[in-house]
Amino acid sequence: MSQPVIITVALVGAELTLAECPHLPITPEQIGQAAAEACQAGASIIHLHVRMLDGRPTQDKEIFRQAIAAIQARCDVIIQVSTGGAVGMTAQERLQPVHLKPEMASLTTGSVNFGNEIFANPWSLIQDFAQAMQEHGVKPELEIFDAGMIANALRLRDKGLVSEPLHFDLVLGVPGGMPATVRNLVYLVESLPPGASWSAAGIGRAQTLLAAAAIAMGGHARVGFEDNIYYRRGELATSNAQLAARVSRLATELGRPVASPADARRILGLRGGQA
Ligand code: KMH
Ligand code: ZN
Repeated sequence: MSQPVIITVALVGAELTLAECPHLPITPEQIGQAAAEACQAGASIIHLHVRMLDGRPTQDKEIFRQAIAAIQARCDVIIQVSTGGAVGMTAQERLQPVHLKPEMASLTTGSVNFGNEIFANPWSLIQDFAQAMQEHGVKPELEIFDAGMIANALRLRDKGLVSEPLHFDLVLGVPGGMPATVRNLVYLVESLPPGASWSAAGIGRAQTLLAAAAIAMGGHARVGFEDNIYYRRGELATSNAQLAARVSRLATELGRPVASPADARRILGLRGGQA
């Protein structure tokens, strides 16, 4: 039997505005509702950013606590908090939600241009974040925007700051990072260490293409408003669940079952439970 596909849904992001995406969840309750719908549509991981009530991005621990509670009141799903936050936030700000001991957190292992801005992740910050995750029992998802970031992730492993099995998210299509092509995806996957699991996240219109390629290649897929707000060219998606449902259908058509949260925990080597 083929390995189940873990569908991650990145519900909120940090850069997107309500003006651009009218269905963007903002409040903890809206985030809880959007997560529940995404789970119904096949999500087993929620990649989580939160917002202030006026929509501005924040890494405030209390708002994360409320959003996580609102999600867990509605569904069993793996919560993966963002430590990327928004461009320009300090390291201390970004690290706050890790102190809530969620099952997972994102960990970008290098710096990358985001259009005209820089998503800055110096080596000292990367090590500090990995160490904090280790101390809090939080599994990192290693976010890879460019090939050199895999080498940094392996340096973390060699220093004992991340433990195997490693899990990577290959994010392609950020303006300034690696372009979203199947060739680049194949190159990155071939550069991963043996035994690692991985998902692909295509930015913008590449979202569906990379999800399909990842499913066909035996990987996992990430979708959601953080990465793409369109269902198809010129047509805004009406919910995160709509994007997740398409990936579920793709997986089924390609002969792979959609992972339950229990399947995802087994594949990722998580012990399971609540944040
Ligand atoms: N908002 C981006 C600057 C993550 O969540 O770890 C970084 C980001 C990555 O979203
Ligand atoms: Zn994110």
